[in-house]
Order: sequence, then C-alpha cells, then structure tokens
Amino acid sequence: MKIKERIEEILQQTQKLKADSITELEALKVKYLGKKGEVQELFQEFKNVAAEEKKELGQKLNELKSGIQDKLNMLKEDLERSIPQGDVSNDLSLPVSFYASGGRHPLAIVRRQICEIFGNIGYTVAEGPEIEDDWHIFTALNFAPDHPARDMQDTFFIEKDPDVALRTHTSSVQIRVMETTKPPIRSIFPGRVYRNEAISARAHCLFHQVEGLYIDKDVTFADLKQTLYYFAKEMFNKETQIRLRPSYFPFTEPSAEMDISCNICGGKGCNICKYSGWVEILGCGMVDPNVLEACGIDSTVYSGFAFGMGIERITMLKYQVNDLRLFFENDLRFLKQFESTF
Ligand code: 2U9
Repeated sequence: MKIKERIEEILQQTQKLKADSITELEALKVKYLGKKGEVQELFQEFKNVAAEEKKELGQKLNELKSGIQDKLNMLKEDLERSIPQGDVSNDLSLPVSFYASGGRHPLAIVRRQICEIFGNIGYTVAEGPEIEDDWHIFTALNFAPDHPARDMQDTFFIEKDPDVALRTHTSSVQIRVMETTKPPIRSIFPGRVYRNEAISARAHCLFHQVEGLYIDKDVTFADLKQTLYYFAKEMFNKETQIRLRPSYFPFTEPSAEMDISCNICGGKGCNICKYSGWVEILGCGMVDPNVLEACGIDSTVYSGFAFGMGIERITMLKYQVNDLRLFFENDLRFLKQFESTF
C-alpha cells in the first residue's frame, strides 16, 4: 500500500477509537504514537519518498500525528469526566467540598471558659447524676427538714418516690466527691439543674451552673476572696473589681454574695447595674462543718470554701443578653452571633 493511502487508512481508524480505561488509552498511544508505532513507521518510509511528493506527504503526516494526539486527548478527558464525583483519590489537588459547620452554643462557650480559668489554677472538673436522692440534694447539705427548697413548689420530685428528685444544684456532685475522696479536693462542677419555676425572661425550669470546692488544711476566707477575684478578672476584664456582701446558705458559714464592678459602665452607673455600679454574679462561703462531717471529713482538721454561679447569668452579663429564654429557643439569628473557636 502506498504511503498516502496508509495515512488515509490510519486517519479513518483513529477517528473511531474508544477507550474504557486509562490502561486502554495508554495502549492506543503506544500503538499509534509510540517509538515503534504506526506513525513512526510512516515517518521512516517518508525518508524514501520522491522529492516532489515530500511537501504534500510531509504535511499530511504531520496532520495525522496531531489528529491522533487530539483524539487521544479527547478520550482522556471523557475518561476523567466519567470518574465518580466522590472519588478524588487520583487528584489530590481538587478543592474540598464546603461544609457549613455549626458554632458553639453561648452557654457552652462560657462553661468552657469557666472550666479553663479554674483549670489554670489546678481545679479538676467533676460531673454527676441529674436524678438524685434527698441525701445528696438536701440532707447532706445541711438543709433543715422543713426547708422551703424541699417543697414540691420549688423542686421536681418523682411521683412514685419522694426520695428521688431532679437536682436543684450541682452541690450534690460535691457531696459525692467529698464522700469518696480524701482532701485535698480542688474541683469545679458544671451541669444542668432543675427548679420548679414559671418560665420568664429572668427564670427557667432548667438552667446551668458551675459550682466550685476547695478543701484542705488551713483554707481560709482570704483564699476564697483571692480565688474569686482572679476568676472575675479573667472572666470579664483586668479592671474588674469585686465586693462581697454577707448572705445565708444552709451549706456555707459564713456565706456571701459576690458582685463585680459593672462591666458595661465600668462602675459609673447604667441600667444593667441599676445605677449602682455593681452586679451580682455568684454566691460563696466557707463549707459548713456539718456538711464536712456528713461526708466523713474531719472538720477539726480540714476546712474549705465553695461557690456557685448560674452560667446563664454570667453569659447574659458578658454578652448583654436580656432574655433567658433566648438560650433555649435555638433561633439561629441569636446563636450565629456567638460562633467561636473557643
Ligand atoms: C458543698 C458545700 C457548699 C455552693 C454554693 C452558692 C453559694 C450559690 C447559687 C448561685 C446562683 C446557685 O445558680 S444559682 O442559683 N449558688 O449562691 N453555691 S455556695 O456551696 C457548696 C456546695 C457544695 C458540699
């Protein structure tokens, strides 16, 4: 067959080529464009072509070569397109698909901050059951038998068993830790708590607390004050001041409520602090010796302080949220304002 006809034949053949895999495609490339392939063979024969035919045949040969090249490129593109979307194993440079990730809930952000602040001064985190018995919620904590908190009006009891209720504070976890751990104890206790309250902008039947406990020999009220002063400055800002007002809780003696200088007006007076310059953030006190003894800790050897705060209250003050219900509605317009990597 003459070289001109052979060129024509190969051109016809290659325009109909198909490849089902990269391996098949590679084989076609070798067959037509390889060192010992069909095109190369024609180039060898071309050397013997008469001079007057060289121009026309040379052009046809080059067109054949680039035609085959184009066809093989098209087959390659078709193959790449047919690879399933999820399979990126053969191309690691492809951009990853976009996932919209959720943000942390504001209460979770603040709980983590509180845990970190106390973690930095050696406090561990402990958790315990939300369904508790009377001993761990009330009796071990020195609540009198007729204390109003034991009332059905304030606490959710289980109907069939008056000894079982939803915990009203995480102090029940502290009792469990004290019953089972020899001091020193230095822990914080975050968790959900329940109270039988009507839901409003300022109250909810479910809320979140962090309580803290430090028990060792020679722990004093001065330790309590410095620890909470450190906490207030870390949680709000370095200029924050604290003040303690005497109070009463069954489980601490003496007891106090702690205010911080208003973080909105810096103490000058605004509607958040009701023009007093101070806002209440937590309750605290020295653990009552009766509580230590109820847990098997010798109150003549050990002393300790405890404190408790509502996470909702701290979050409302820190981020100027004016309605407690916003924390429980999961409205994205509210939650999106808190997206954080903390
Ligand atoms: C043990 C001994 C003492 C924890 C304390 C408070 C004061 C307190 C409230 C703050 C706002 C509860 O969330 S709130 O409503 N808490 O005022 N809590 S001292 O004292 C303890 C706890 C456990 C064994």
